[in-house]
Amino acid sequence: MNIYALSSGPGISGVAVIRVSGKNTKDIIIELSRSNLPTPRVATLKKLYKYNTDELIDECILLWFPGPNSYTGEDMAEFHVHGSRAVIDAIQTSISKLEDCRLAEPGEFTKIAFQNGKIDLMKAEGISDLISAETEIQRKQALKIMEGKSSKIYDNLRNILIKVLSKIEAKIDFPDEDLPIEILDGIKADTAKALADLERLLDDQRVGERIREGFKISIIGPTNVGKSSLLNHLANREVAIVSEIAGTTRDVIETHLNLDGYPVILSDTAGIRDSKDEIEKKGIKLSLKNANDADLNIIVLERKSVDFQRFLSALSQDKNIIVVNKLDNIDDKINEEIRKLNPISISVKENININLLINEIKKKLRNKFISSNDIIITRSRHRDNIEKCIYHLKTFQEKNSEEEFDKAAEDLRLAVRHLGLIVGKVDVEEILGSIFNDFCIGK
Ligand SMILES: Nc1nc2c(ncn2[C@@H]2O[C@H](COP(=O)(O)OP(=O)(O)O)[C@@H](O)[C@H]2O)c(=O)[nH]1
Ligand SMILES: [Mg+2]
Repeated sequence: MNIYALSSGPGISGVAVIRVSGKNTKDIIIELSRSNLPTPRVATLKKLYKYNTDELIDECILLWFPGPNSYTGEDMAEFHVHGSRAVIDAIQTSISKLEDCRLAEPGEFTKIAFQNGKIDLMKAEGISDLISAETEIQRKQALKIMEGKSSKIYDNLRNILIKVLSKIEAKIDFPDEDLPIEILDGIKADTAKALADLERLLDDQRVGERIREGFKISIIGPTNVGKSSLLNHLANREVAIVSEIAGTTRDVIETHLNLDGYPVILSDTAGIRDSKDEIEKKGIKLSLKNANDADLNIIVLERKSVDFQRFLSALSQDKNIIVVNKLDNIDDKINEEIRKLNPISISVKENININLLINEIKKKLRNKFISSNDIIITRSRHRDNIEKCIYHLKTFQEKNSEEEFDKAAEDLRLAVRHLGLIVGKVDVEEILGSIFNDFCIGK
């Protein structure tokens, strides 16, 4: 089967790229261009014609990549055409009429690349992350994964365990031979080291996953202090309703932001006050839960705020940024208790000191997360497999006597299998779908 798809984004563009992969790529090029194959990997100007007619569709730059030196490993071509709906449709319709050609599924080019051994599973995920990266740190993280930094670590650990396994299997094959004590000690030391390395990888505060999904920041505080105004200001649009009526925000309102390169999920919450209103009370409960789940809280107060200590003490103290809004309201005298908290004074209305707040947010995220050891785990899929690997290694360690070698070997095989699943070095059909379905068509 041959596949084709628009690989550049949808919509009108100067240039659009249509990709083709499969063993009939040569015939597709010849049929559409009515001329010979161009030199491999050399951009060549060609005319493209409608299927079975002499009607010209467009002129294009054609790239011909004979397999296996192509992205998918199969024969491939790229048609760089003018990016209008009509041109793209006409070319895709013509290709679709050729034998054994169909539109690619999402991520199918990358899936074929993986199946042909051009890339491992982590690289495929890195490519997917790079395509959807919205901020600088997401781009950097995706690139690191794409370059194989994490794969190498998993591969090394897996190779160590495979070596241990081979020694144990040798013992199983020759039950009458005793394993020399050095080998037994080696087995113990190698597994203990692998186990420690894996546990260290897990101790990462889930930074990699947070970078992929966004750091959670909750805006919390009494009613009417300007929480919704702050959210709208940071989001640069009207996400939440702002009003002088206290108790306007009741649900948690979330918005995704690129905060100077940091991916953030910012949520606005119901103002904390003693309320008799059942719906508002539920909202306040949600506010506190949201703040407790968040990576960071922006506590918004105003100078005259009182009675805030009660909810403040319900929140963990190490992830709070205290802000006093309405700096422009100079009539209000600042409450002494607030001053002691060393707040950042801002005015959302007059756009004063918002940059100080953004810097403080970045500093907190950097200190708390980014400086932690190298980020290796970026998806819960990796974490789950590491946890399972650790579990089997521990069960393996518990089996000490030689009679249990058979069972111990099975524990080790399972541990190796889970590391293999991360990079894709086992029978992975079952996990392929879940990864490649996240891709866009044409990748
Ligand atoms: N003077 C002044 N008023 C503000 C400022 N920020 C927000 N407000 C006003 O305070 C009121 C409450 O704002 P809102 O964002 O709905 O507060 P929330 O209840 O905490 O979400 C609205 O009338 C806003 O216009 C500010 O920096 N200065
Ligand atoms: Mg509000």
